[in-house]
Amino acid sequence: MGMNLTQKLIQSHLVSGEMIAGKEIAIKIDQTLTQDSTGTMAYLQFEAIGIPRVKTEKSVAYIDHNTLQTGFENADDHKYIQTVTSKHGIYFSKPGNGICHQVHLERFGKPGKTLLGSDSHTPTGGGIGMLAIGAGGLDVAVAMGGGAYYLAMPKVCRINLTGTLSPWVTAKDVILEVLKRLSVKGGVGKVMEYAGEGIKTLSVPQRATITNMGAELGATTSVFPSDEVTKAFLDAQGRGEDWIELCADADAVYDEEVTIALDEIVPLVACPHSPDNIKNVADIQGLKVDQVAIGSCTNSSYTDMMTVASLLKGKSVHPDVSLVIAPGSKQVMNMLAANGALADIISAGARILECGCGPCIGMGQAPATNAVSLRTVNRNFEGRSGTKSAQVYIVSPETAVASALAGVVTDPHCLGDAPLISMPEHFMVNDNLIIPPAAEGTNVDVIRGPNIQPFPKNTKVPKEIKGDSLIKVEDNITTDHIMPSNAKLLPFRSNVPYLADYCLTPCDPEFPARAKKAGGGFIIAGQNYGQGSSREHAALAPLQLGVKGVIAKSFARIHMANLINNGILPLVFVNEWDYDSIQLGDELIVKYAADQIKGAVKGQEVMVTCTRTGKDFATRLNISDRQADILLAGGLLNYTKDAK
Ligand code: MIC
Ligand code: SF4
Repeated sequence: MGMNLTQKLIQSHLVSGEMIAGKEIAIKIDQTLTQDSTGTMAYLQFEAIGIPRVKTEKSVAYIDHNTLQTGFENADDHKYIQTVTSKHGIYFSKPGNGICHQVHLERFGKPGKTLLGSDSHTPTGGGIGMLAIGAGGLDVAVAMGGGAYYLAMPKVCRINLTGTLSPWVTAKDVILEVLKRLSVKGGVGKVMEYAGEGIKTLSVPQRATITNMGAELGATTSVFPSDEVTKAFLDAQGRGEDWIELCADADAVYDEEVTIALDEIVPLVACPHSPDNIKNVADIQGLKVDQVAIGSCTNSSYTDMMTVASLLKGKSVHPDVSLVIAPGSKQVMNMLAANGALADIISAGARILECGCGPCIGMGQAPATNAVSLRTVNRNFEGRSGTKSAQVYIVSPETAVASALAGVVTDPHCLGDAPLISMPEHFMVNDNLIIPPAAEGTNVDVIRGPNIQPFPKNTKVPKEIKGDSLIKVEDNITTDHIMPSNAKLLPFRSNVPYLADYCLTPCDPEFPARAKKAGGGFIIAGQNYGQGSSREHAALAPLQLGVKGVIAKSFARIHMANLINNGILPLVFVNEWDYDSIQLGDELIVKYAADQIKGAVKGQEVMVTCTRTGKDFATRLNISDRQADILLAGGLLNYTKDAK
């Protein structure tokens, strides 16, 4: 029986475990990436592990999120990251060089390699046939030190693309169609493997848009084969030697299959406040628009920006619309400047932002009160833009421009003939913002500003785990709820004690104070708790507040791993009605904690006692042997140190 591409990629990196869906496997990691908002913590953790030089083939640290420097904090963190990476053998991509996923695709990604990144959109690399996975900073730190990455062997879902896209329909619409069909939970525990005749018609940037937003499906990752299209892209980047051919065997078997006819897709939009709240653009046509933001790691490639420039050429942005554009990388910006397209964008009245995440993570350009903001980003969770009342709609660059010109939501078909933008034969290559590490790390002094505070560490599991039910939240709580990020808070990513005071405040402003007063306790949650970002701070801030466990109906993958890595129990209700019966302030106890954690590995239920009702209710801990040991040790750092 043949193998699918995912199985081939996993098998060639398998360190331990069997490739049986759901079972824990460990894979060797070839490359890592970090960005600044998760990177400071990842490097503090790497230092705590105590390995002098990274053991990966290539590790790169990007500065792309915290580029607004409204105080010393971000600049201090950049200095810390630049020096610590130089010391330990990691490449440093300076602020201004672009968004980690875009730059990594352009300059470092290689088909057939594994990439672990401390950012949930790391699967962008799947656009060139990498097995690219997002994880918490600590997992990335361990991988940099040569440790394997542990994950549950995913199921593989074949997404069979047929036909070709119609004019004005884009890769963004393809992934929005997938989200419409499968929802933000549809990819949990799966790799989305793209196949079929239709893929041949998609360029690497288009493929990368699709794999990038596989994160919004909750998927472990998404991947395209590495073919002639991939080769042409790498050749154009002057990296033809990095190409290898990779595809599934003709008789490969998949766990699931979804067929999508590209010609049947129409321009789509994800309405507030979830990436799977999909409508046709035509259905909301005419809605007045206040802001349009084009960019983010999903849609900021050279071809995206050239399309935008050609649609804006000779026209003017509507008087009531603020159009902001952030090209994804210095390479993209440089090429737009050199060929005159940037002038077309500027003439039309767009506001040009530096190459970085910017508005996508609320780093500036927060919309006005109740504003309608059309964005080419991948997430539209409530409040993420920096304005709680803003209504963020996710669209393609084409729909974004059509609407910015008209002042109302507009299907791009209204613009007449679609422009034909082809891939360049040669990208402009100038890596002067990528700083190689020092040859000898021993001489490098690591500079630490006052913003860098010690991070909380858990302790060995006690005899019984006891605490109050501190908050009760509904389904699909995102890490943007748990640890909000915006221009005011992102600068404190290396200062967990400060951040903890904002933990879960979008759900309940009193939560941090209540948790502190109670001396910690439990979070009670619905389905898909912790979806979205890979930010470990969504586990570290609760840890700082004394949270000992989260009892939820289900968890998102990366967040659950982050909880375990920090020694917080991710318990799943066996009977969902128990969620209803728990009240705020109930005292909950996990008795014989160590024994129950060990028993959970064998499939035994973990019983939680509620002292108010005097009754026990059943939960499950879906963990491996190794994860049980991590929980018993009080987190991955203790576990890794104990093992040394
Ligand atoms: C995001 O898109 O939410 C982020 C900001 O890139 C995060 C990382 C972070 O929280 O720092 C992600 O996607 O992992
Ligand atoms: Fe940056 Fe937005 Fe991409 Fe996250 S999703 S890496 S914030 S551009």
